[in-house]
Amino acid sequence: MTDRGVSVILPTYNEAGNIVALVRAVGDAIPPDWDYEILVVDDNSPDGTFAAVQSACAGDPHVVALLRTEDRGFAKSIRAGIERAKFDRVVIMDSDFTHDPVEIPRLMHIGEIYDIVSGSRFCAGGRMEDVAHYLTSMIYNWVLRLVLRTQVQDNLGGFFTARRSALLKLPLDEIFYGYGDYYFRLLHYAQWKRMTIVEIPAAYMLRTAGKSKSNPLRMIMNYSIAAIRLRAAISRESRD
Ligand SMILES: Nc1nc2c(ncn2[C@@H]2O[C@H](COP(=O)(O)OP(=O)(O)OP(=O)(O)O)[C@@H](O)[C@H]2O)c(=O)[nH]1
Ligand SMILES: [Mg+2]
Repeated sequence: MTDRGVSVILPTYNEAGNIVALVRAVGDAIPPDWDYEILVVDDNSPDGTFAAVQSACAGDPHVVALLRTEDRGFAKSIRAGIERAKFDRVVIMDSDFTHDPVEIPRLMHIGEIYDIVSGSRFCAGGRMEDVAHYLTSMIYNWVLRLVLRTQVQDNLGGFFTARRSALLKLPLDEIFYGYGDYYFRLLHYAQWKRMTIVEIPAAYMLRTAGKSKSNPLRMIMNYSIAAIRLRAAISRESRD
């Protein structure tokens, strides 16, 4: 038995084609000397994602499926997973195989030293199979770096590890709403609370099954509004 444990949080919406294989791949990737739980946080997906996990993983003590029917949304599901996690080490990742479970041990290893370890597409060695998405994200990250005056290269990645106890000290209501924009808010407030952040290279893969939920134009619009709001909050903080 080990005293080290990790909770891997998988937010899902219509991932019935991915989730069971992903849960298995995550389980296989956890270092053998670590205890773990896999928390699938499903927002009542119409495609039966929750039921698929329930039936495939019934009796597996490592897998917990949470069904959310109210106040749904990507960022809020991640918050629910963090709040519900039983271990202090948490790993957050997408559930469509874009974030590759084989990277988890590396994140956890560096997590012994840094408060937040972010799997980044834009540091040396990072990449993304979807070239159009890679280029759009790269350009958009340049804009974010200018607006937010941050040195973080990948502000939209969302594949990371941290200590739950440290995350819960952040202003959660200011961070966990919306979509991928929650991630640059999280990184900002973490720095504001003097948490240390490091980016390590990660390869973001193509989604293996199912469809993307994101609409690129709407995302750019919403993220831009979110970035301007965060910039205004940063200016207020530095005046106070
Ligand atoms: N719980 C929950 N999960 C969501 C919601 N929307 C998306 N997700 C999950 O969040 C992750 C990212 O969503 P994707 O649709 O892959 O969006 P994306 O990664 O921004 O876009 P692509 O790169 O095109 O896949 C996936 O694991 C989704 O299943 C939601 O409203 N609630
Ligand atoms: Mg995706």
